Amino acid sequence: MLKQMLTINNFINNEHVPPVSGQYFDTYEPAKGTPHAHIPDSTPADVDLAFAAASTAFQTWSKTPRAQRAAILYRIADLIDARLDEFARAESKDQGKPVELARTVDIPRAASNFRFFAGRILHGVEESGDLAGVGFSYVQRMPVGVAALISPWNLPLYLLTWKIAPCIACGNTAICKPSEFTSLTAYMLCSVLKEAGLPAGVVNMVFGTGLGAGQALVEHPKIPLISFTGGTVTGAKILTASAPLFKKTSMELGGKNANIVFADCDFEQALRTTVRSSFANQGEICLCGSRIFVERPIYERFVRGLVDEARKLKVGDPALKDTNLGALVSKEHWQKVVGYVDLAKKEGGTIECGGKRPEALQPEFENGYFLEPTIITGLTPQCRVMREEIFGPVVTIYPFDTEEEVVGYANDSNYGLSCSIWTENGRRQRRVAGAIQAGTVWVNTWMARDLRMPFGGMKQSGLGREGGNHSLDFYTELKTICLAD
Ligand code: TXE
Repeated sequence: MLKQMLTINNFINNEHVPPVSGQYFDTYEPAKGTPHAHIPDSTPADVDLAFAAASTAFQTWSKTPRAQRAAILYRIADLIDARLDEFARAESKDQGKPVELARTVDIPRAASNFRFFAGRILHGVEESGDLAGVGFSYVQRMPVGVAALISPWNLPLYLLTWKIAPCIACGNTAICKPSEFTSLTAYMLCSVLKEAGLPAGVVNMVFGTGLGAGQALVEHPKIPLISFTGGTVTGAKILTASAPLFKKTSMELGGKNANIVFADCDFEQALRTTVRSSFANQGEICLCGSRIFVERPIYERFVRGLVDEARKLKVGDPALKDTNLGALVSKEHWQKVVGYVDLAKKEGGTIECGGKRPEALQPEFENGYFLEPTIITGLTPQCRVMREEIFGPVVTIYPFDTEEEVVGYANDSNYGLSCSIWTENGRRQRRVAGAIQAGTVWVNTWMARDLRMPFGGMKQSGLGREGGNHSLDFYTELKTICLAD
């Protein structure tokens, strides 16, 4: 008997409601290539319903004492922790990532996002001071209003909650538009928000496509705030559409990050971490180090070592605990990534390993969007494969001889999101990290996220920073009040 597919509905005023149009589309399970849920194909009419709920809720939520807001955010975090395995299985099924990655990274980080900002709003102090001869000035930090939170498909719950938590902690209300490829954990979050006692209308979810629901949010004249994570091309469209309305926008976009390995590095640690920074989440992390530069004395050894380690990675059923790589998020994305492997061959590259579907997949996964971890050598930094974001399990390796040369390669990019540097030389660590044009630089590590610090990209990797007080500055308006004596 055919299993009844889940039908996801929008979440407005703490209730699930069907799209006004009654139209749905299917979302697919990447590992099997089969539909697993119906998603609302929301339109501006649904965004209007969500806005009515969010703007009404804003009147009260924006005046709710911070300690009460924090208590609800802490409860949300606890409820996510309590449903860790359920959320992890759902994220893995919906996005294609290994369940173990969802269980150890994605879902715990979603809970941390709420916990972090709950604490952050409890101890804020604002600027103030005497204005000689006049009186006294002080700063009032005010909520902004209804925020549009638009999130991508690579780390669905992790990145959506990175927006929701500070947004509502600061007293705003939100309309969320998760990616149409991965709506499941956002849908599950709705019941957590309600159970935690979040008042109706504070967080609303409108599911659907970028052009259907996303664009309506961006163009809505009474939504003053947009936080977006996604591709650079889409980011440019959103900025173009929102500029005439002078909306506050925070854009976390694509990356093509350098991973610089000097000959004096801790070789085993650099190699082990490079396997993760190259292929974790099937390479579908904007922070992955897809351009690997290795100092010539250890270049051959490093290439061989990384190829050997890549070949040991288990590609397959994301529901199995020992799977290292699951499936890419969609058929179209798989075709895009494989297209870059074909391009690499045309550009003169050598495919050292991978570049194709795994052979021995179980029959139920034969239509899944799997791709073996792929390592390419022999290209030059001017090649498209070394300049364009691929967003899959595909890395290039290139030798260098001097510090100046490799910093030049790393910075010769339209992107500037992150960079890893491997060297045991302290002065070189500071010199090279200081010269890199990227929003985050890791030295002898990767993906160590410090929620207190600014996070975001330079150049076409984004606009603005979120994290710590930078999130509070984005999700509030500052007003200076001057009182005469
Ligand atoms: O992202 P999109 P996609 C990169 C990666 C990927 C490329 C495109 O290279 O191949 O971006 O991925 C919504 N107005 N990253 O297509 O299109 C859309 O529905 C308003 C890097 O998934 O940017 C989704 O919810 N909203 C990135 C969200 O925007 C619109 C992570 C992201 O979709 C819209 C993901 C519009 N006109 C992809 N068009 C990272 N930095 O981590 C789309 N959307």
